[in-house]
Parts: sequence; structure tokens; C-alpha cells
Amino acid sequence: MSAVLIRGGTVINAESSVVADVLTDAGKIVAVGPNLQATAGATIVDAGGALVMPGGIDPHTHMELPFMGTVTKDDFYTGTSAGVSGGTTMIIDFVIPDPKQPLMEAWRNWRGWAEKSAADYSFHVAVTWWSDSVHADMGTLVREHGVNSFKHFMAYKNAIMADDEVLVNSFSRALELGALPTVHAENGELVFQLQKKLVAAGITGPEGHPMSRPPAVEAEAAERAIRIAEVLGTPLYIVHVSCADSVNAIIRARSKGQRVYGEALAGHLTIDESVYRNPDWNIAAAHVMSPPFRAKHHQDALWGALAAGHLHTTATDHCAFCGDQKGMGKADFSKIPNGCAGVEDRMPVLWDAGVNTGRLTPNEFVRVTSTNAAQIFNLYPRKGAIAAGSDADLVVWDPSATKTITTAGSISKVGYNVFEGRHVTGLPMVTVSQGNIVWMNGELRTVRGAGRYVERPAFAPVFDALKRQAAAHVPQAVARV
Ligand code: URQ
Ligand code: ZN
Ligand code: ZN
Repeated sequence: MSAVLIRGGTVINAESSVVADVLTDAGKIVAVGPNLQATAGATIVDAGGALVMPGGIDPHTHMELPFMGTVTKDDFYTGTSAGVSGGTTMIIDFVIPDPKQPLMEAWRNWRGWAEKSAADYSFHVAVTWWSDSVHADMGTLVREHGVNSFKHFMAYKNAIMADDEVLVNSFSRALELGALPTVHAENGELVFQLQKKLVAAGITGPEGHPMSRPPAVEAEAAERAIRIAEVLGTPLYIVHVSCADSVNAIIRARSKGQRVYGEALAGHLTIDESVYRNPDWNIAAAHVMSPPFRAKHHQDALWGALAAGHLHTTATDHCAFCGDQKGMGKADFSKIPNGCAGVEDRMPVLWDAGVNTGRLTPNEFVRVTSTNAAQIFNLYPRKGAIAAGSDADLVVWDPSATKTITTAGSISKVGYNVFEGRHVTGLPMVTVSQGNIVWMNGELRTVRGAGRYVERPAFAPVFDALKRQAAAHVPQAVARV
């Protein structure tokens, strides 16, 4: 962890932009300000004309995920290496126990797989069944392992789907522990029945995928999860919000003061459902992910909600498969492993589609690619900020650099990059992770295993501490009122 002095750039945080140098040492940012002096042996990076932003946080990835009879192609090393090449310096991945599998057993498996990561990582833990042991393991994970978010797949019937009994029990337990419930909001029963009807009617190609998961299938589940959270008094985070119908459910809840957060994927913000009508089966199948890419007008709703603060984070749901794996569903689209890649493309794609079009300011870009995820998942200001004391995770961004995204040029092992052919302007020149340069002008410098598991404290202790602190500072006269 040598020292790095990033000189002459414009530092972009969520709340401010300032021309300043940034000095890092021993993995931390030690100073942000004008005319900083390099410490002995420091690497100097000339950032004149460039922007210096907090390293991106992708709160939704699936490296090495065993899913639908296969395993995703990017492991934790290739996936985090792909991430830093695009400016993302931390991922939050998922531990997904099989039904009836002890959460702690799955936890140990994922912790082992993730040892090879090249950059920092953390885990949401999925609750895919319910029992006293799940109740106990959730407590162990929060109190001893720094987990503060639990995922619930409302889709994927006969696999990892959480029914209402699991949702109500798990949300209640999360509240006790000071953890945040999150959901994949699709009605799994509707999907299952629609898939059966479509295949029986002879619609077996990828064009059947969006037909089996219309926006109402997502919105029903989003509204149901919102209502369960409302009744139980828990906050809620909805992953990969893909359609206007779900955005409207979130806006309704938030306008009543309910604490609901939403995540948008770079894919759903820029790709539409016409991809499923591609005459090349492999390209259409490469886009099979859930929720599916939608009709174009839904993108406007997502961009508007992101700018208005009704959606809060951007992610990729990086879940990379190759052509042979997607081919498992050649005769039946419901058997096509669901998932697309994107961890390396998220920030360039969103800079180009968001900032270059005026939809987002550079500060809003930082907020939705890094800061909000850090704050929602209780990592801030360790992550998500360029400030003294924060981790030295940052990206030197050249807003004028251009490239055309290609599968062949991807670091990810994905068989087909859904951003294939997209020309983007705005790229990372240098990515720094823990104070080490891991990406420099197109050269990957990652080290296998250098990534750290990042614990995320529960919310309740922080909140309780703030309550005690406030009580301690209230003048007695006032306290008697
Ligand atoms: O549903 C998810 O988030 C995982 C299984 C990735 N696949 C997908 O289609 N989104
Ligand atoms: Zn999902
Ligand atoms: Zn996912």
C-alpha cells in the first residue's frame, strides 16, 4: 500500500466539486486539498483535466453463483478485476443458501470462494427458507460477521423463492437485528404458470421470457413487499427495479414517509425488450435475465426516478454465463440460465447515458454509483467519499476518453456482453483500490486475493447510540417538558 498523490484533478463527491490534490497512504485517503506535497516514494498521478471520484460500489453481483444447474463464469477474481477496469472498487455479492441449507454453511462456502477477490467485497445473505436455525443464523451473521442486509427472492418457484411466511418471519427478524430486508420483486407463482402456458402454446424461444414476466408481475411483488414492510415497520430495499409500475409503488410509499429504497441496473436503464426478438437465438438468449429488459418508455421512468431520488443506487446484477450455458434452454426458454454481465461497463455506460445527456450531474453520478450504496448499507464514509480517513478507493475519470464496448474486449468471462457495440465517452484512466493502482491506462494491475471482506455494522446500534447521544445533550429544563 504505497502512497499515491493524485495531482490537479477536480474532486467530485456527491455533495461537492473542487479542484484539489488527493494524497493517499497505507490504504487510506490522508489529505484532500491544494498543492499537497508527495510523501517519500509516493506514486504521482497527473489528473489535470480529469475528475477524481469515489470508487464505484456495485451493490448487486453474483460471482461464481451456482444457479439453474450451472455456475456463473466470472469468479471473484475475474469479476472484481473486471469491476476495477470500469472504476468499480467494491462489490456487494450474495450468499444464497439452498432451501433447508443452514445459512452458516452457505456463508462459509461463499467466504471461501471470495478469498480470491482482487478488490473489496461484502455479502447480502439470502433467506430462502424459514426455521429456528435460520432465525438463529441471522443473528450470528449480524452480530459476528458484519452482515446488515438479507435478500429475499420472491421469484424462482421450486428453487429459492421466499413465500409470504418466509418474508414476514425474516423481515421481522431483520428488524430485531437492525438489518435491512431486500427483495427481488417478481411474483414467482405467476411466472411459473405463465411459463407453463407459453411453452405449452409452443412459444419456447427467448421471446417468451418477457411474456412470462410482464411489468405487473414485478409490480405486484414490489407492492406486496412494500406493504409487508409497512405493516412490520421495517425499511425495504428493492433490487433491480425495472419498470414504471414498480417505480410508482415506491413513490407512493416514500411520499407517505415509508423508508423504501430502489436500485436500477445499468442494463434496464439503457437496453429495451427488442433484444428478445433478435433473429440470432444466442444473442436473444444472452439477454435473458430477470426482470427482463422492458419497453423503452420504462427507461424514462427509471431515469426520472434516479434523478428525483426515488431510486437510489445503480448496479449490474452481474451474473455472467457463456453461450453453452445459455444453450441449456434451447428447447425451453424457462431453462435458459437467467443473468447478464456488466460490472465493468456500469460506470462508463451510466456516465455516457446519464451525464453526457444531462440526465445526471457528475455529483449525482457519484451519488448513484457509490455514495448512496455506501450510506444505505452502512459503509459511509469509509466507502463512497473522497475525504481524509476514507478508504483509498477512487477513480481518475477522463470525461473525453472514448471506446466501443465489445465482448472480445471485455475482461469478464461472459459469453456475450449485452453492451456489445455501445460507443461510450467517459472512461476510467486510473483506478485505485486500497491505495494501490489496479488499473492504469488500459493495463490491469490486480493481485489475486488482495480484496478484503468488508463488514457492515447493523443499523440499530448506530441508531440507539445516536438516541443516547441526543438524550445526553438535551438540557434538563427542556428534558422536563
Ligand atoms: O435474480 C437474480 O438477481 C440473479 C439470480 C441473477 N439473475 C437474473 O436474471 N437477475
Ligand atoms: Zn434478482
Ligand atoms: Zn441478482
